[in-house]
Amino acid sequence: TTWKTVKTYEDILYEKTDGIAKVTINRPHKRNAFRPKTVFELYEAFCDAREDTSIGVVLFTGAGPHTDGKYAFCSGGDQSVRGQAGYVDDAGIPRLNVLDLQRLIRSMPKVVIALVAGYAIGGGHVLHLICDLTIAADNAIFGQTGPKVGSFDGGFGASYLARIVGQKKAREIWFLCRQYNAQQALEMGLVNCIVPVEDLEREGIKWAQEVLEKSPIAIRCLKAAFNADCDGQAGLQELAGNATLLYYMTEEGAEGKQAFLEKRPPNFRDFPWLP
Ligand code: 2NE
Repeated sequence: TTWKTVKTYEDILYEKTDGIAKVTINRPHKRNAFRPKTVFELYEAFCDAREDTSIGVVLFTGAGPHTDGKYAFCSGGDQSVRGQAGYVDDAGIPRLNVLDLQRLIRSMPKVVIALVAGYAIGGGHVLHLICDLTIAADNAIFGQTGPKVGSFDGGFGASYLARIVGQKKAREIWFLCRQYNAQQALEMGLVNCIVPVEDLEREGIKWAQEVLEKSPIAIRCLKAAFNADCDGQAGLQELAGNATLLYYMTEEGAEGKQAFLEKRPPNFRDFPWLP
């Protein structure tokens, strides 16, 4: 696979190849912890992937191994820039902008696959959690740390985790802050499969190519449908947005617009009231 760099960033790598975008957190010296800048860059890259009609799948991963030989997907918020009210950016403004990124990844009508080698910890664990699929390397380690380091994610980090692994297990993960290996994660339904670390990207591309053979509209409606079950009115908005998109693509929908533009009454008489 030949990856083409889309744009050069400070904290991330953003590349594309046929139908696939790859977003890589590139701070291996910090186990790929994110600071506000990292998140703004990630947000921009994911927005670009969302807008690009040739892209159907995004692979989301972490750069590594670090010089000490250790891998990380992401170790959460960068604790060294954590101030009194969030993670402090260059202008001194405290932020929790990773929550915006979570919503974007979740709602974008493309399939986002997390490729996890090494640590997916804290807010980094939540980032893999909210991806559509997760492929784990055999060295992957999962866990939340919030109650240990004075933080918590009571949003998707709690409720969506419980949807995936069940209430008891989710409470265990948050209340005890243990680390879990790839096999344990697979048994909990937290990841889709485990591969040797050297095969991680290859496997991600294979899954992406299988998705890319499928119908884009079917996939986008299914993603919105899965979200609608958990996301309340925001989830229904996404699902309904797809219904509106499909309606605009019909002659019936177009007649309403056409009539308005032609300043005449709409004629819906020829369209059937299907059973
Ligand atoms: C990830 C983990 C378990 C790895 O342990 P180990 O022993 O392999 O590495 P080490 O030595 O801890 O880390 C290597 C270097 O990366 C830095 C460390 O400080 C260290 O730097 P040096 O001493 O070499 O200079 N590093 C690692 N994680 C960092 C981080 N998150 N922020 C800043 N520097 C970090 C181990 O490193 C670990 O437990 N890391 C912290 C995990 C954590 O608690 N993350 C924050 C959770 S809260 C959060 O993410 C959050 C939220 O709860 C709600 C909303 C938004 C975010």
